[in-house]
Amino acid sequence: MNFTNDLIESLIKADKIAVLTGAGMSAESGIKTFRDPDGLWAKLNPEELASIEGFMRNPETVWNWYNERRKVIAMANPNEGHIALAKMETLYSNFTLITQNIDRLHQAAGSKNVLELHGNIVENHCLRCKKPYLEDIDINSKILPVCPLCGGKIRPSVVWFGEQLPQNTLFEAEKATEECQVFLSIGTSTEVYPAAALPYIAKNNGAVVIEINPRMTSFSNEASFVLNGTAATVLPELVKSIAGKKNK
Ligand code: BV8
Ligand code: ZN
Repeated sequence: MNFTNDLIESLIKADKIAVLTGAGMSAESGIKTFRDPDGLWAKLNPEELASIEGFMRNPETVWNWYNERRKVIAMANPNEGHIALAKMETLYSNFTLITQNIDRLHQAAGSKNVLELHGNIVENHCLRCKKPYLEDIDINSKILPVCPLCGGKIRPSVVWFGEQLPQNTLFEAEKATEECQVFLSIGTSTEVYPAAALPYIAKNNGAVVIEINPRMTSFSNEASFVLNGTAATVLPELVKSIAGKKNK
């Protein structure tokens, strides 16, 4: 993929970079996205699954949906896009990776400064007393674990619809977005708020906003540059184009 000179120039000149990733970032690691035609929610209703009401109505169904996703994630590896972002982070003194994903593939690829807006699928806690649940999870069991301290239902430590995002994480993400000179929005349909507000905040604060997505999104017309391609193909080429010219 050819990148325009002004896109490359903006990345070389920048000191502060912020990146937002969504489910499309992990698509080439074999993890389905949410809203693509073959996505996780094509057959299911998100409010039924990724919401507190859905969990209260059908705790076993929701717990087993997460266990199914845990099985897929356990076999997934970071793709070339995750690896490229980890390399990109080493080129800048101020690089913030904000993710909506819960699969921890950015950390597995070596990214250090990662802000998980929607929690992660590894950790669990008690619905009632909120204490972390540290026992191992049997992802093949259909039985919903209960809290050894209070008997409450155990839930994944992800942020569900209608739930607040971790406030300090969101604050850090918004601060990095407001301060960056270049913002990359990668593999997200830009539909879920408040994460979806970040590219607009970056743009309104004068940043160059680069969208990387094989499809157009509701943000595409606002982006400074739209790179119509996948994370695992575009990012390695983008990082290669700046690595020789960029030092901290
Ligand atoms: C909250 C859980 C308030 C974990 C998820 C305005 C402000 C605030 C809230 C709202 C608001 N308007 C509406 C709301 C409510 C709601 C919301 O945004 N609803 C939407 C649907 C309209 N927001 C909330 O409820 C949030 N909570 O704000 O609470 C509050 C305040 C005070 C007190 C109490 C409450 C919570 C939102 C978090 C929900 N949890 N996940 C899990 O199970 O995963 S959201 C879910 O969607 C995932 O986290 C996912 O990451 C996220 C966003 O989806 P995407 O990542 O973008 O994935 P998607 O499939 O949509 O798109 C994939 C993209 O990748 C596509 O564009 C595709 O083209 C592209 N792609 C495909 N292949 C590739 C690719 N790109 C690159 N390479 C490829 N190979
Ligand atoms: Zn408890």
